[in-house]
Amino acid sequence: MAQSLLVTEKLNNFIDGEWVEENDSADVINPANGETVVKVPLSDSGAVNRAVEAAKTAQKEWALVPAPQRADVLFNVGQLMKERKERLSQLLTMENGKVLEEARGEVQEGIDMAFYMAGEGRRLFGHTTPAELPNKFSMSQRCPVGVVGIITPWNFPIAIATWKSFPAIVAGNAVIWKPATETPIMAYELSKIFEEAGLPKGILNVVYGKGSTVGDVMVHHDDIRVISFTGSNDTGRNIASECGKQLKKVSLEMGGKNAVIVMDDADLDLAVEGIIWSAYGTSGQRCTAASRVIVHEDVKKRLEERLLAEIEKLTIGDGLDESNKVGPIINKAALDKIEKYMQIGKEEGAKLMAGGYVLDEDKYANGHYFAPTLFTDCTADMRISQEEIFGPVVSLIPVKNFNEAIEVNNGVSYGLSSSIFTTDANRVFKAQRDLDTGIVYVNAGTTGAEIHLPFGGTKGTGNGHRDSGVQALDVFTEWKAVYIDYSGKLQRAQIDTE
Ligand code: UN1
Repeated sequence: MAQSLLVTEKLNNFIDGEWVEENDSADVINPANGETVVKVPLSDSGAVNRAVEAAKTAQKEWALVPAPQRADVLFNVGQLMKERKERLSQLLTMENGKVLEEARGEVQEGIDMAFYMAGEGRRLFGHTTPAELPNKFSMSQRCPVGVVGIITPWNFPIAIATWKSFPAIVAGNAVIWKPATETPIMAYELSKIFEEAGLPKGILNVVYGKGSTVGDVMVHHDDIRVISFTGSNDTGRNIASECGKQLKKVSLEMGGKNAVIVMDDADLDLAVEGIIWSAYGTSGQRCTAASRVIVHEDVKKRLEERLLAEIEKLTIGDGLDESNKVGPIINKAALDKIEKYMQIGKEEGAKLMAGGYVLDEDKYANGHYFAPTLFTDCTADMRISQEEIFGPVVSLIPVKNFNEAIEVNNGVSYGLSSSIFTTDANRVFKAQRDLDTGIVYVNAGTTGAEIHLPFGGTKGTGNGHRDSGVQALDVFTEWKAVYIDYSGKLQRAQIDTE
């Protein structure tokens, strides 16, 4: 059914408003059933260079277009995405595997971002500030940086792209976008939408290909002034060091080891719902997914029993079948990585309570599926409690009290999202203050960030920048301080103020 939604068998790069063919390509595989969905171009450095040249020229004009008019394009984009929401969602499920309900949620996140950032076209606030000297006016304003590069992952192929490209475009930049090769269809669809929405040519350029070529050229290109990256820790760190050498601004979001804390006073039914949704939804393939449960020892047994009962109810399979709640794992390499952690967990002495294996019944034959897994009696320092597995795997860690729970939560190298279930108001306020993550939830799971708030984290999750929210504009703009002296004489700051 969804196959017929595709308009082409092979995607093309989108450079300077043209659909440009590349010779090399790779198959895009539906992780639910192993079928080839489409071919994705594997570009070389030439494509990036052409895109940057086009972007440089186009950006100069675009920066002069009043921001409310730039925003009109985003309003059109939001409207078109809204009209095509079902089509986009089905295509997203085909390339990424996430179940349709979640695909719809992700597309909605992109629609929300379009309208939110379009609104920024009428704000893009700077500041007026009193000057030190009489008859002098001072202000700071946001300016576009020029050509920016965005590198997006396969797990949220449309939402994350909107978090980055929409603020960049409304602020007056031109974008070079390298989508993940596993999930190129959302980039293709979004570029078509931008084209129809009236974006001038050269402002959004999509170059498909491997990170080792396309990404590498982007990172080293003198005319790309910003790199905004979401993806793996190793790649992000390499990008950061390469950008550092060139004094290029870089914004990184590189995952988490997110925990749900369940206190002895928690509403356990609610906690179970929150854990199941944020740990096993999207098969645990969210940066924000819960992969640790830190539980007060007095409620540990009851929580385990309820979790087990709910895990058994989870239906697993192709996301286009709406009776399934958990979809496939993106590819074999990701599946192998998850499987490797089963052995590690057992060797470390964790007790496997549920799952722990690859699903290999006939109906799963050509896809990649992993059983929702629960390890219990884990300690905070085990590798399964410390390392990002990026699959439907939870490590349950018992603790004795609230302070220990906070300490265990913070005792990992990541700091993206955390959550606490408690009915004690004092604990709520202490937790939101002390949990060392960029996102904190109270009485909800670790996933489900809204686009008008900053998205990102502390420590190994990133480098201090944020996606989405008004804060994303900081990545794609430079601050300019402007002083206008209308005194008619030379006034020297710091000297004539005495
Ligand atoms: C991600 O996994 O990188 O907060 C993005 C959430 C979603 C976005 C996740 N709104 O779970």
